[in-house]
Amino acid sequence: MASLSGQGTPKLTSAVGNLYYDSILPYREDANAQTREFLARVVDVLLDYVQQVNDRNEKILEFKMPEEMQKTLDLALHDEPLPLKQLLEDCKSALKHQVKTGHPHFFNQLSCGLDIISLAGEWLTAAANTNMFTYEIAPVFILMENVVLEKMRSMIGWKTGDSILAPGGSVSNLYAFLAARHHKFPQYKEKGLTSIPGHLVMYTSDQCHYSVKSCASVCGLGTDYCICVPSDEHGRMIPSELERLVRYHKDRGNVPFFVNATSGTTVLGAFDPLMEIADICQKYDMWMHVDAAWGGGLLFSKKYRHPRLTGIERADSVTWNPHKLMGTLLQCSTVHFKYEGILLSCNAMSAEYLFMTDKIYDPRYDTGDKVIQCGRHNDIFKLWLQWRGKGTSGFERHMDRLMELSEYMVRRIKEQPDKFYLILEPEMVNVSFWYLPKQLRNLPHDSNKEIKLGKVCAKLKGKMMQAGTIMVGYQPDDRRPNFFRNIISSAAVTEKDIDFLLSEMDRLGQDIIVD
Ligand code: ABU
Repeated sequence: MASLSGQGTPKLTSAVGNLYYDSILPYREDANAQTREFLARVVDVLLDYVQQVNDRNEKILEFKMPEEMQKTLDLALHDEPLPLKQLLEDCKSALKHQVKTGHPHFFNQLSCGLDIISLAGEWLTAAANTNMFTYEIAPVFILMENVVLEKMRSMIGWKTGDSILAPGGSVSNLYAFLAARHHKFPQYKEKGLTSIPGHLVMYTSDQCHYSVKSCASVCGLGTDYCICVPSDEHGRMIPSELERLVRYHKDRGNVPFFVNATSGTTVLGAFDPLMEIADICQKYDMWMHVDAAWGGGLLFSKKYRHPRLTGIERADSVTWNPHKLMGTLLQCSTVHFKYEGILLSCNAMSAEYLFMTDKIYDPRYDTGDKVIQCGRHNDIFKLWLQWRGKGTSGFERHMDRLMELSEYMVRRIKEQPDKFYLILEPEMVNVSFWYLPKQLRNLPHDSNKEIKLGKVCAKLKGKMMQAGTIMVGYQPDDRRPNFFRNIISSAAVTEKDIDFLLSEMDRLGQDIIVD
C-alpha cells in the first residue's frame, strides 16, 4: 500500500495500529488515548499533504489510466473489519493518488487553491457534524449564516432580503428559478401547472452555465423554452436580441418571465450588461436573476467591480459561490433574494417533526424549511472563519491580485506571439488562448489553422497529465475549436508560476504534430 514519500511516514504504534474500530471512541469509553493517537496520525497525513500541495517541486498528479488506477488502489469492501493501521494507510493512499488542486501550477478549474484558514474551518465543521436545518441543533452556525449572508446582500446593494447556502451554483440557480415562478404565480405551489396562463419562457445568453437550461428541464418548461440569447464577440449577452426574443414569444401567447444574466461566464469569463438587461426585465415585468457564481467575488474590489457588476443591485436574485474566486473550500455556494421571506413562502412544507411552531425560540431561526432539500451541510463555518481571518479588505486584495496576475499572463502571452495566440482580452481571470507548436509557427492565422490548434490542445493536455507538472483546461465553444482556458483563482499563484506554466507548455508541446 502506498505511503507518503519524503515527508516521513506517519505510523501508529503497534498497540494502536492493531486495534479495530470498536476499540476506540465511541465504542470504548476508556479509549481516549488510543483515539487521540489514531486521529493525530491522520492529522499528520493531512499536514504532510498540505505541505506537498504547496511544494513547487512536487508534481500535481501521478496520472494513471482508470484501469491501472483501479489495480493500484485497494478499494475493496470486506465482510470483516480492517485494523486502524490499514485505515491510516488508506488515508495516505487516497491523498497520494489525488490531484493536488491547491498546487500553484493547477490552473484547471474555477476552484483552485487550498486556503488554510478555510481548511481549518472545514475540519472543525466535520468534527461538529451537524445538520443546518434547525437552530435547535446548529445554533452557532445558523447565526453565522445570518451574519455572512446579510453582509453579502449588503455588498450586492440590498438593505434587506433572503438568502440560503445551497449545494452548488446549479442548485442555487434552481432556487432562483423556483422563487421567480412563485413570485409571479403564487398559486403554482398548490395548483401546479393549471395556475399558469400559457407556456413559461426563460432567457439566458448562449454562454451561460448549463444549469440554467437544466432548470427548464427540471421544472417542466422543457429546454426548448429556455431561449439562448446571442452574445457578442466577448461572450456578453446582446440586450437588443433579448428584447427581440421576448417580443417574439409574447406575440405568440407565451409568458416570458425569467431572465438569467451571467456575471462571469464559465469559459470566457464574460459579464452580461446588467443595467440594460434590468431595463428590459422592468419593461416586460420579468424576474432578473444574476448568475454571479463565478464573478461575484469581484464585488469586493473597488477597482474591478465596475463596470462588470454595475446594476447587480437591480436583480431580483443573485447566485454567488465563495468556493470559486474567494477561495473558500468546496463547497460553498450562496443564493440571495431581494425579497424577505420569499424562500419560506416558496418552499416551506412545514414538516411538523422538524419545524414545530411552538418551540421556545423564534422558529424563523429554523432555516430547513426554506429549501427543497431536508438536510443541509454546514458550509458556513469555513467561510465565516476565512472572512474573520482575511477581513473584507483581505478579500479585496485577493481579487485585485488575481486580476493583476491575469493581466500579467496576458502580457506574457502577447510577448511570445510565435508560441501563443490570445483569443480575446479577458474581463476576468479566464485567459483564453492557443498554444502553437513549431509545426504551426509562422503560418497565417486562418480557420484551417484554428482547427489544427484545436487538435494541439487535446494532445498537449494529454502530455501535461502524463508529466504531472501543470494542469490547464481546454474546450471548444460555438465559435471556435478547442482552446485553452487558464484560470487564476488560487492565492498560491505568482508571476513565476505563470512564467513556469508558459515555458512548461512550450517544453511539452513544441514538437507536437497534428494533421
Ligand atoms: N460551474 C462549475 C465549475 C466548472 C469549472 O471549474 O470549470
